[in-house]
Amino acid sequence: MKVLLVNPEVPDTFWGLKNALKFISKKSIIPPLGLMTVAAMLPKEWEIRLRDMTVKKLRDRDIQWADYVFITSMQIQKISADQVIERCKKIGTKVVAGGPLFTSIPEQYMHVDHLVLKEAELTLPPFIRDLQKGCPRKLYNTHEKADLRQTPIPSLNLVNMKKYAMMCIQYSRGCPFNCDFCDVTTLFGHKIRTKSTDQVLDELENLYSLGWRGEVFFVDDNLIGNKARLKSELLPAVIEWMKSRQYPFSFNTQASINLADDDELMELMVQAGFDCVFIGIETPNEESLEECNKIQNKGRDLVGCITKIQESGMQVQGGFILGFDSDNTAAFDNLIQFIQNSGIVMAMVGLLNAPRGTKLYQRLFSENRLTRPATGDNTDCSMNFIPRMGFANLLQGYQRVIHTIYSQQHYCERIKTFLKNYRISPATKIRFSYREMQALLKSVWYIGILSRGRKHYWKLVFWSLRKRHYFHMAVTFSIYGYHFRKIFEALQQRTKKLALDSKVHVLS
Ligand code: B12
Ligand code: SF4
Repeated sequence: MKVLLVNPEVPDTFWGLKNALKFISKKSIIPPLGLMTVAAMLPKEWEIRLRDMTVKKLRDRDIQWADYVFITSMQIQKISADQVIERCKKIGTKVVAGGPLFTSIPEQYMHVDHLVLKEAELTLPPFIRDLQKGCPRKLYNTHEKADLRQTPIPSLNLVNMKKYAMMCIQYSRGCPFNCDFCDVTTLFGHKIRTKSTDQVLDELENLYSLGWRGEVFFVDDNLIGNKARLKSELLPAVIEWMKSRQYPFSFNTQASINLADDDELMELMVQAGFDCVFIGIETPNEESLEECNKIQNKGRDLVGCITKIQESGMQVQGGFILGFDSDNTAAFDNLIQFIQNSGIVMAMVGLLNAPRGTKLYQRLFSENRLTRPATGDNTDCSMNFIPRMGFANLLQGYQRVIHTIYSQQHYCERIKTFLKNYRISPATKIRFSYREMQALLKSVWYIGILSRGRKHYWKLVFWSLRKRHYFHMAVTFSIYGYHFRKIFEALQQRTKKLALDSKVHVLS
């Protein structure tokens, strides 16, 4: 059996970081962990190849080579995924589809040969059994949740690691919270399911022995979902492992804001090599937090919590949302102020969307406010429902927020605020490799010479010379800033069109 695993193309997005990757000559941010995990579950005697279209084009002869194409996709990859399915149909290669897109809208993919939905740990083995018996069904689904202790080590050998900016690993799935707009709990549940500590160490060892050095992303939805196990089992073991190998990796992850309540946990994470954490802050507006049931963020000094995490030795990246029913016209300035004060350099501000299967979707459906299918990209100025303040007003305010916080001046101010708060861990390695030197030179050319607002870049660079890690981080952040500005500039044109569309929406 010959199987080709395909990860479709992704349009330019906030987290795709495409415009930043060219500074370090990388093609893509991260390899497709879902597909590499699926690959490890296939029979050993099968011949397997992986084509990640974010790195390399998919050729017809790749498809012709295969007996089956196994395709994954997020909502945002839908256009490319649909094209791949169409090409396979024409060529006559059978398709097996799985992953978030097909799991959330299977009814739109009944023309695909086999839909193997939800977690492959549960649905793939019966499909393979049936395939080997010669009677595979159209649909494999389940109401159960997988036991991650059965998940194999992902087949990293199928990708060219050099093409990616970071590697990935997953310890847990699920989140104990219940934010009404979030489909993570719809997809993975509230109960935190974890791999064993030995599994994680084996995966780290695998990455290490394959020669990877640098960033590794723990892709957990909320790494601190089970704090007790993290503190007593995983982190002490990772600390030992990292120490014994002279700290080959730095880790980043996602967590909820209650991380700031636990000094011991933050200390252990930093010792283990975590230097960055993404947190869903969403909004400084208490009524909006109440509205979306983000209880863990309510009644807090949010800026104080963020500063505490930064002081512990981790950068905080933040997710923010505009478009809650409780947002009023003051929401835009309040958000700008909040982001500037927090020193969150990488702030992803998006418009609220209601993914299928969420509580928010149900509410908006019952209020007859849903409009079109969500695009799956929360920063492309699209919405799938009619916002209370009116789409045109919201869009105008949203644009003002992103253009302010990503202006060179505001962006550089935030970098300084962050660096003043940040306490770098002694274990953090500041790398000045050939690639980094190349990135520095390109940043001088593209940002320091060709960009508007370049004087802020130079002011920041000179200011950062006082400390080695300041300089390194200031240049890195400037490169990310370049990407974000490019993304939002490209959107500006599109939003003009959307503003016109919205008039049609409101009228209809
Ligand atoms: C890591 C991650 C990223 C990474 C890497 C993405 C990538 N290319 O792998 C980065 C940071 C780049 C990223 C970016 C984005 N992401 Co993201 N990301 C994740 C995250 C946290 C983990 C994904 C992961 O690796 N999981 C671990 C693997 C093992 O699980 P898995 O991929 O789900 O695979 C399992 C099953 O789905 C299934 N399966 C998967 N594929 C296949 C294929 C076959 C054939 C079969 C049989 C089974 C199968 O089996 C696997 C094992 O159980 C998820 C949340 C989540 N928990 O899934 C969001 C998530 C996938 N991201 C999401 C979004 C919206 C985005 C962005 C659009 C955000 C933005 N506005 O920029 C961008 C777009 C992508 C891009 N490149 O620009 C959404 C997608 C929603 C959807 N329904 O499509 C998710 C679900 C989070 C959420 N709820 O909002 N993301
Ligand atoms: S804390 Fe994050 S992952 Fe958990 S439910 Fe809320 S938004 Fe989703």
